[in-house]
Amino acid sequence: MTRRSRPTPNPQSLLARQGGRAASVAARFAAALALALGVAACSPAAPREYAGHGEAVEVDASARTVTLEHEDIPDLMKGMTMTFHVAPNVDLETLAPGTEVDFRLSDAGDGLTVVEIRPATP
Ligand SMILES: [Cu+2]
Repeated sequence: MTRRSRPTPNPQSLLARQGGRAASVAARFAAALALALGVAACSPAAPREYAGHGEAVEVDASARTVTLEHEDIPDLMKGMTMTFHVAPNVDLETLAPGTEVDFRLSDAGDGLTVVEIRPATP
């Protein structure tokens, strides 16, 4: 009766197998991370911003509003005259009616807000 020796596992190939498993876990983790980041980028909580140009027709520093006769705002609206809310950190005291301005609007889902407005640069 002969005793067959069991093939001993080659330590090299065992290591390689474990390394492969680790790599596959890392790949899966990377895929999950990319998915999470993609979801965050598409989140409705992320405010959209738009750049505009026009004239400050009326400035109400106490009401925190500015009425702008603005040109077309790409991806948002055609040119028109309308009143916007202005973010608290924007200085309206130095903005005189009749000034030609460049401005930025933010839409965080609760309406448009002017987050930056400055005399237009030629
Ligand atoms: Cu408008």
